[in-house]
Amino acid sequence: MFSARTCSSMRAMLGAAFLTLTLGLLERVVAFDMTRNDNVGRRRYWGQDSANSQQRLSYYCKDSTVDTFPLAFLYIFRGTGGEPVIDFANTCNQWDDSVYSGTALANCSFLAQDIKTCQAAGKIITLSLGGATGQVGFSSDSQAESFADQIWNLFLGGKSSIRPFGDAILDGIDLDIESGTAAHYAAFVSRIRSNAGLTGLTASTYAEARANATAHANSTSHHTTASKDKASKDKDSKPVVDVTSASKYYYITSAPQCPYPDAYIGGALNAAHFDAVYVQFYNNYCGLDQPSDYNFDTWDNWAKTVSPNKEVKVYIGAPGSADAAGEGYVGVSTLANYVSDAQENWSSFGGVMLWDADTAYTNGRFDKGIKTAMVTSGAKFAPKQAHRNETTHTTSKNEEDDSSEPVEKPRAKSRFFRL
Ligand SMILES: *[C@@H]1O[C@H](CO)[C@@H](O)[C@H](O)[C@H]1NC(C)=O
Ligand SMILES: *[C@@H]1O[C@H](CO)[C@@H](O)[C@H](O)[C@H]1NC(C)=O
Ligand SMILES: *[C@@H]1O[C@H](CO)[C@@H](O)[C@H](O)[C@H]1NC(C)=O
Ligand SMILES: *[C@@H]1O[C@H](CO)[C@@H](O)[C@H](O)[C@H]1NC(C)=O
Ligand SMILES: CC(=O)N[C@H]1CO[C@H](CO)[C@@H](O)[C@@H]1O
Repeated sequence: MFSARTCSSMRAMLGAAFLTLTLGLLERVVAFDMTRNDNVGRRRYWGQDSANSQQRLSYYCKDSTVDTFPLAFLYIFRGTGGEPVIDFANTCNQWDDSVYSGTALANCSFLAQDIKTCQAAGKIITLSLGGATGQVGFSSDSQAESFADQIWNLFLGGKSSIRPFGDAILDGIDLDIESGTAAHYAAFVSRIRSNAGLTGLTASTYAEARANATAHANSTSHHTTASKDKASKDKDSKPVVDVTSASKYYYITSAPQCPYPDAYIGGALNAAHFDAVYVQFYNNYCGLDQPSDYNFDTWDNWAKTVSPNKEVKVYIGAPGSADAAGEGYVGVSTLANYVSDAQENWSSFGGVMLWDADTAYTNGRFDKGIKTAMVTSGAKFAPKQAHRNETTHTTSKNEEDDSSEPVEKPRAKSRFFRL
């Protein structure tokens, strides 16, 4: 079914865009601690079929190595009838699928089940806006805010008579802006987060507040003799941050080029809340093939001193195969050195992003190779982690797997190795 849906001209056009996989940190739901520097998860762009063998989304979600899938791309902001246009190459596009009347927006509600299957498996599914051929941009903050409302209603927690992915609710937005004008993206991001009830919240404060709310609800609803002591004690731990208007955490990420600051999204990165940046260390002078100009330190400094979200994570973006980028491809062992270096030196390091899923898969499972390497370097740095002051972890202790077992160590460990 999916392999028959091809459109080679579109694929050629968008294939030059970007699609990634990350060994990173964006873990779904509340078991999420952005304060750690040892999260190793993984993210992979899906949608662009760069090696002509893209499988349906749920196929990739069976693999435990992948944490996040940005669906790539929504590449026209204002198309026919004022609706945006999405194109996931062979799987969902305006030529092979039906479109909503008077628009060029494909109705790909058949993806709803795949998205929900992936989410149920703990994956984060976001929508990536832009790409190398994007027709994108805003002329004012108010236009950016209206567009944010539109995106919120079409794909996230809002409501609309047209929902391209049916009743599936995506987990956030990725901005891969490589064309148009740079202005007003901060207004877009802030509006998405305000619609989500997340203004002022980081992923870890959200998780903590959610855990507090759960604990509070439990302590006020259970009045057995056995739990009385606990209940009265918990009365004091009322939620401080109110998350009742936030049904879940929505992630905002971006994929800037490594030259700092990024020409298109740099302004927004300095002004709005982002959860992670997937820096493209390829096709640039500062790429992985140019060790003397490689500039992760600059991005680490941005994360710590400039980004409004001091918990923002920086990923090493790398090509998944020699064909996936014009320049910048390095083999697994070289990339593994970059990774262990980053784990050792930069607390903002979040993981590795590979462009793209399809090429990484067909390049001898490059993604698995990196996973293995990260487990190895993770083990090398594990003793350091054990020495970290436990007090830094207690604030983000997750009530959901709180129960009665002393889970601090096992959790830290399993998260560390969770690729
Ligand atoms: C979208 O497609 C689904 C599945 O084919 C169909 O049931 C639904 O009515 C369509 N929605 C609209 C608004 O056309
Ligand atoms: C709160 O109650 C729910 C449902 O009864 C339960 O699943 C959850 O584990 C409890 N959480 C805490 C922190 O006690
Ligand atoms: C969670 O509860 C603790 C104890 O009452 C409180 O100190 C903390 O600020 C709360 N955190 C959030 C994010 O609400
Ligand atoms: C660890 O926490 C204790 C208690 O809060 C504090 O006294 C100590 O300075 C901390 N150590 C480090 C290395 O941060
Ligand atoms: C790239 C980088 O800064 N690497 C350094 C990481 O930390 C180790 C230990 O201090 C240094 O030897 C590396 O040069």
